[in-house]
Amino acid sequence: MLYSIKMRAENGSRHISGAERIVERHEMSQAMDALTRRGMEHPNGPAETVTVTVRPVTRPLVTIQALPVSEPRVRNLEEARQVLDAELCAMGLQSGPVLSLLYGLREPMRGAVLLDADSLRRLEPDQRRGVRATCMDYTGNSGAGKNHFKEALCLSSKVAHCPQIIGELCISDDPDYTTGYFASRDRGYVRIHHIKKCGMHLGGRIFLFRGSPESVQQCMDYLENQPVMVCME
Ligand code: WAQ
Ligand code: MG
Repeated sequence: MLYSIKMRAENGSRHISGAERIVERHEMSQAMDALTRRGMEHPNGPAETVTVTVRPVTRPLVTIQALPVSEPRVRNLEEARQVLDAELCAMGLQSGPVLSLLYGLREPMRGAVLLDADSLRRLEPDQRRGVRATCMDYTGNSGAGKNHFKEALCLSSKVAHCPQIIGELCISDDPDYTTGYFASRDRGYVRIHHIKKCGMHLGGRIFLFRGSPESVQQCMDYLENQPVMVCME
């Protein structure tokens, strides 16, 4: 039997940090301990409440390989935007409006924008919350501390595996973390340094959707509920 463990740390209504694991019964107490510590010791300051939720995993776990990683040479924000622009144009998408949306998000979101890649309509039912990709873990995860890169590779691998998602863009909301990425099944995980100015607390994610209107629900259900283990070896 597998368990999904989710942690979120908050100050009042302000979200501070969150993390999750998928573990076997005998790993549960250690994983809960590590996640609780992580919630309490966030660099953004101490949390008022840390909530840890444990649920049995009832759907069959899907195991997938992590996306291959590439790292183009990028020396500044302008070059980072050129890389993003080239990736979007290579997919035949309108790069301008997509990048304006990514860089123009003014309110911190918990989840991602679910964007119809062709009509550029936003599909997420709650635009303030966005769509969340959850219920995933990766091999070799110790649960201690935040590993931006591995957690992002895990999430993007799960997301890229969704048939209706043709690409993803990501900028961290951690002020000092200026590396982001573009990811897709075809191109893998393209790590992009200097994707934002240091000190900016706004980040964001866009999941690029292509599919029938009926498959939106299916896609969100996969992103939120399908348990996925990502192999990183
Ligand atoms: N599902 C969907 N969107 C999410 C999720 C999620 N589980 N978690 C965060 N987001 C959205 C949300 O809008 C955040 O504001 C934004 O993504 C950034 O989240 O190779 O740290 O957790 O070194 O700040 C990239 C690593 C790190 C690059 C990304 O994202 C590398 C990061 P953060
Ligand atoms: Mg963050």
